[in-house]
Amino acid sequence: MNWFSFITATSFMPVPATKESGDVDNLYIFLLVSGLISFIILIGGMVIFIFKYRRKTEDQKSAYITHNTLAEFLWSFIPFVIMMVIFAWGWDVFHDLRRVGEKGDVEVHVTARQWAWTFKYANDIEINSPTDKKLLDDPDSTLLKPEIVVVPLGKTIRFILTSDDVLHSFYVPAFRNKMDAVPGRRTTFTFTPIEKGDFTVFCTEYCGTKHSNMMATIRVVDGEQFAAWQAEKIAANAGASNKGPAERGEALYRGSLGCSGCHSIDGSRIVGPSFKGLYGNKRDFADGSSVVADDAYIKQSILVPTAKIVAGFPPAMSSFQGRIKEEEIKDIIEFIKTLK
Ligand code: HEC
Ligand SMILES: [Cu+2]
Repeated sequence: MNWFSFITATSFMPVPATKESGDVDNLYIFLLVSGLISFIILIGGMVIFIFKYRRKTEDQKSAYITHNTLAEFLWSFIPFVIMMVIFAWGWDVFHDLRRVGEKGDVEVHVTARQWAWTFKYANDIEINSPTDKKLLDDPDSTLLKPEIVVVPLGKTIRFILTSDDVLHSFYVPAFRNKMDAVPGRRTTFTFTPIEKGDFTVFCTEYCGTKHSNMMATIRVVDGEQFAAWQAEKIAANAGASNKGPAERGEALYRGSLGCSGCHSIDGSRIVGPSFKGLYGNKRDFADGSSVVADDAYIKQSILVPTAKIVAGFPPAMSSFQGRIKEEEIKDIIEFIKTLK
């Protein structure tokens, strides 16, 4: 419950969309109001004293006051009580936001990487946030449209976060909660949605050039719609095995391996060279040598990226050895072949 919903409803604050977010708002408003009152007493008193007790004549002397026990006690004790209230209240609210051990009704493994989020549900449902908004907005693009993370209303949702590369931070303003995604560690983000709608996820740990692209959308729907969405995803997964190699390759390119974060398919430069026109064309390397891009070259680029560094690019790609299967490399090559 939010006591001051009129403030959030009419202000710059997004709607508090989870059970926990109203508590955060109440504490925040208490801080704001108590801060404002202290400000008025302190600065107002100072201004009044400046005028009231200013030196009016050249030879005026001020009274000599050493101390005043009552005043000193009050200006120490009242702030102390306010601070302790903030401490206890903050502890209580923060404790709710950091329910580490609690199991969720829905558990989702979230992996952050430069510069996208992957959400893995049970039943092999995988959602990838868009990495290149420009491409996704292009109506002629063959890419899948941005996928949305769907969760049911009123249930406890637990996101288990980790990172594939650097530090990222998972932040949903409407949920009033934020949690770091740390490589090699699991952190949790637990919430209970109470409002239907679409809510934006931001990365709030500066993580490289496309940091500001690291967004995703969480859609809160009722239980029935959630079940229908899950069934649809499971059916789509079952159908995916009938896809051709190039289509599978495109899904891999778009998916959790993160190729699309660094390689475009429209000729533009991101971190690495575009895949457009790669296959069958001559590549020049930093050491002056060159080669015509064929299957073997692309495979080597994926498994041992440092073997040949494309001229004009940093050696920023890490090896996918052990993270990608032989058939998956073949599918990616088939996909790259289609990008003339
Ligand atoms: C962190 C950014 C990054 C990611 C992620 C990444 N790459 Fe790269 N890639 C690069 C950079 C930078 C180069 C150029 C330097 C070099 O040759 O190593 C490159 C080069 C390549 C080349 C050679 C390109 C050419 O023009 O000759 C291929 C092929 C390639 N990457 C494939 C992939 C595939 C497939 C994936 C996903 C499985 C991937 N990369 C993921 C950064 C990345
Ligand atoms: Cu990030």
